[in-house]
Amino acid sequence: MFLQNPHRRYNALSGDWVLVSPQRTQRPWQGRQEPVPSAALAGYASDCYLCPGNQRANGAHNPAYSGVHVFENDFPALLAADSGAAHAPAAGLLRAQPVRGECRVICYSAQHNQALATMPLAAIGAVVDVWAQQSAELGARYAWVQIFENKGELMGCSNPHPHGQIWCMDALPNEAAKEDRQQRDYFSVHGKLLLADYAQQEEAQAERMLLGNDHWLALVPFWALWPYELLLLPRRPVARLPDLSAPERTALAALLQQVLVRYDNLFETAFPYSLGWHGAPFGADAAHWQLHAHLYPPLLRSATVKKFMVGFELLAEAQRDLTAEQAAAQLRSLPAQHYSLRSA
Ligand code: H2U
Ligand code: ZN
Repeated sequence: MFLQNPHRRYNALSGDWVLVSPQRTQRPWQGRQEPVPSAALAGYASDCYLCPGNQRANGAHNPAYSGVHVFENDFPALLAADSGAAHAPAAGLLRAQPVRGECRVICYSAQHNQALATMPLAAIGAVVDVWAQQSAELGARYAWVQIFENKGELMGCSNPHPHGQIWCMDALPNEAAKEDRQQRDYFSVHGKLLLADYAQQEEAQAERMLLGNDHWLALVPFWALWPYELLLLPRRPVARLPDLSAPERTALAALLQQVLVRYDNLFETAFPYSLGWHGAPFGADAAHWQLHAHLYPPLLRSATVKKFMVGFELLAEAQRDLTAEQAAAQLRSLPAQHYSLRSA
């Protein structure tokens, strides 16, 4: 790309800046390094609190489910009942506000040893359908429905059983508020969707593109913070997950599989990440908002070397050495077949 020297990139979606230092990565890509053999897991684990029939930490038992299973989080960060903080000061330096919400856990599969990357397409499609259905149901009660997955021990996820979460709340969280403001401002000036115009430019430039199909694009955003960060975008204007058509859901399942297989293949490991959906806030106008998913993976150089957001990043602004263009090129070069299926 044109920028070989230190520069800052603007995140048009959040309004934040990121420092990019390409001069620190002059050495060529060396390919995968030190793959970590992961212990083979069984399809059922008697000590797993997510496996069918097992007891959870609060004593409740999971049903003998098959397919996708959703339950109320036993240790929710938000409560549906009024928190009683109504008397908190709404202005001044010691400001607080009451918040209501709910938290749920989504088991993607009854199989303890599956993952989105390795699940059959139809099973990934079933997860997409549940994401859409849950966001419609909870969106009737809450302004923000955050669907996400924390994957891998590096992301603080202790249980390998394939699962994600939903936290919803009646206020807009920080990231949602930033994206709402940026997309709203762009729409009011240009009369067009920020992320639709952005996708068009990315497709034209091609250097940060990873994959595309009839309905979706996967790319390393120009403003990526994490080394192998990705953004998933629908090709047509779609405000929220429940608005996705059946063909768009099927195509999303396919894209997710292709993207996550490449992630696993990068370091030949069960690639850790946080994945999450940002759809338009509920109960408000949505003309300015384009649905999208963020994938934030922490790994930098190998299955064990992660990027730390510390020091300058914590105190000043996020910084990366590897450019978004280099990351996209590396991801594009990976095989489409999952490494675990490759015959020796
Ligand atoms: P992770 O995705 O970070 O592993 O979190 C799993 C969630 O499952 C976590 O929010 C919940 C935890 O509160 N959980 C239950 O609801 N019941 C249990 O028996 C254990 C964990
Ligand atoms: Zn399990």
